Amino acid sequence: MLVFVKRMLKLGGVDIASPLVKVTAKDEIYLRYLALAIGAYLRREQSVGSLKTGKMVMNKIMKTTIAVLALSSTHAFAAMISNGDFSSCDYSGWQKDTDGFGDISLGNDFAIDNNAGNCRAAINVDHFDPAGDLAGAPVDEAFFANTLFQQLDFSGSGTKGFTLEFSYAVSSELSSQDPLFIADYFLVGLNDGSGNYFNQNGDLGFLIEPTEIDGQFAQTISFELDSSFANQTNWYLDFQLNIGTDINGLPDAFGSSLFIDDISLSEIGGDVDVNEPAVMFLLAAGLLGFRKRKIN
Ligand SMILES: [Ca+2]
Ligand SMILES: [Ca+2]
Repeated sequence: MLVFVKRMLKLGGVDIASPLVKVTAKDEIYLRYLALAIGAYLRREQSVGSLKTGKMVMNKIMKTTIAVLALSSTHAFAAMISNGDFSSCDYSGWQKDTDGFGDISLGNDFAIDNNAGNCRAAINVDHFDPAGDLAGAPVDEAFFANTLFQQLDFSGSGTKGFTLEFSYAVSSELSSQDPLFIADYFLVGLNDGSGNYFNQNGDLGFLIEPTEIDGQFAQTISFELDSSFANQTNWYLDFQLNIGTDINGLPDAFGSSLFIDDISLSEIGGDVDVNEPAVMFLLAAGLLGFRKRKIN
């Protein structure tokens, strides 16, 4: 792999050491084309004195595109979700967000729970040291929410739905037995890319409605996604953990965790195999959107 491609993948948060990541010659060409377009955009932005905006836009486009690339890179392994079982014991293939600011946390917001080599995502909020002390040292950095998400590959025949399956577990340091308890909560939904949540039928809603975390709970759950999702490109699967607050907007400063594992997506009755042209279309579509924005 060329140094250039490695740098791009790193920028996109892709673990290039992962055996799941393979870059083809075609990918390389598209990345180079993308870099040229970004360079042109940056030069234009510099000329009107908003390099920062240019960088932000570049970052966003890069992350989206690289996420698509990372997704495409796993097709050889016949998976429509990248690193859905966290077998890499890191967040390759996934994107993280804290309070809407992106992947900024240096705290324990996104940890990996490693049980004798079987890894799963561990999303955390509202932990303090000591526990329950808002004036103590924050262990997690989120003020509102941590979201783990991945762009979904809905490549399919166009007539069949999809099966989405995952396992999750939640836990909270306090429960409704404790007088100081304020429940944190979680949700799972299909995000249309602009922050709106939808359910498995493609209606506004959630796969799992915002649900209070009261002690421990675990479940493996399966959804049949409507065939109208087939070949749509801008959908994300979001797992979000939110901090519950009292009427003054203060949390109980006792932590909650959301554990995720074994996420899979497959076309119902179809091959799990995904074709390369669809990926190329995604990359090209990303560039088109970018070019359009540049003209505006
Ligand atoms: Ca696992
Ligand atoms: Ca709490």
